[in-house]
Amino acid sequence: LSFENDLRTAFKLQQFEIYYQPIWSAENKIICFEALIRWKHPKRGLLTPDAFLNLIHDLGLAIELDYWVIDRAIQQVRKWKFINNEAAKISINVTAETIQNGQIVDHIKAALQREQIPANDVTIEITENTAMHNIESGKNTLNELKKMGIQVAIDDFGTGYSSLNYLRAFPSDVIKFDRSFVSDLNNQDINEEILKSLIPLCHRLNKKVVVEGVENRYQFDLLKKLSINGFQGFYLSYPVTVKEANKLLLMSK
Ligand code: G
Ligand code: G
Ligand code: MN
Ligand code: NA
Repeated sequence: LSFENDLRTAFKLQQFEIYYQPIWSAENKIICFEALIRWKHPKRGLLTPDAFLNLIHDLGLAIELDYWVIDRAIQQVRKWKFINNEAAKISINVTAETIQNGQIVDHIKAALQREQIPANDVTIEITENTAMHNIESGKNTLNELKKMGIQVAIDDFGTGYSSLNYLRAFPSDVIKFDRSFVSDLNNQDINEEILKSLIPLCHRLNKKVVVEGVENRYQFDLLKKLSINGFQGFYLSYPVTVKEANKLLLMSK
């Protein structure tokens, strides 16, 4: 119960912080950052979302948190423009509730206007699972975002039970293959064959491909041969603070 109270006051006490994990091109340039929420708990230290996102939902704070991240992350993009304009782009995770609540479109519009950031610099990530449970309401919102010029990414792709259906039924610009495809590359050739088949399919459907969970050189070298647009994972960079992200942006110029 005290954890619950802590979470209720976390906004007011400014205990949330966004970490940023780069997404890299095959040429080792940063093409974008993914915003990842962390909670600096006064006693428990830095908490990752699996420790508190469920409770955030139960407390009815999910939309508030997503809006907070959207505002902060878009503000950060404006600052990054001065360091490395080319790489100053952001990918933001949002939950089902936020997609169902139609106001996300106006909320992002306002943030972009305030910071004078083109819509094209922003990607909204929804998990395949979220997409599945919100086909109708989700489709409308995503189409509106796309009309504005926002990119839509399907996160954790390949984990649902009818993944191929989303390629067809769901408006998206980017497919982020789930890290399970990458983690088993070493010992299961089947993942390589699946990637080799699905990546050209994504390109034929005009979608960019990102792989996540790249954890070692072996995986990165293998994946670089597969026409992948973006690479993400601990081998390339952990999620980092703004200060460290600034350094990476300078180095990546
Ligand atoms: O940062 P980490 O890899 O621990 O994230 C775990 C999960 O939490 C991921 O599935 C990610 O999509 C989700 N997540 C991270 N940051 C945010 C956020 O700002 N908003 C929402 N809704 N989910 C997030
Ligand atoms: O589901 P989503 O892609 O939004 O999840 C992002 C989460 O994945 C973050 O919490 C981040 O810490 C984690 N992550 C990022 N890169 C790697 C990686 O190479 N390996 C593993 N195991 N997790 C990663
Ligand atoms: Mn994500
Ligand atoms: Na993912």
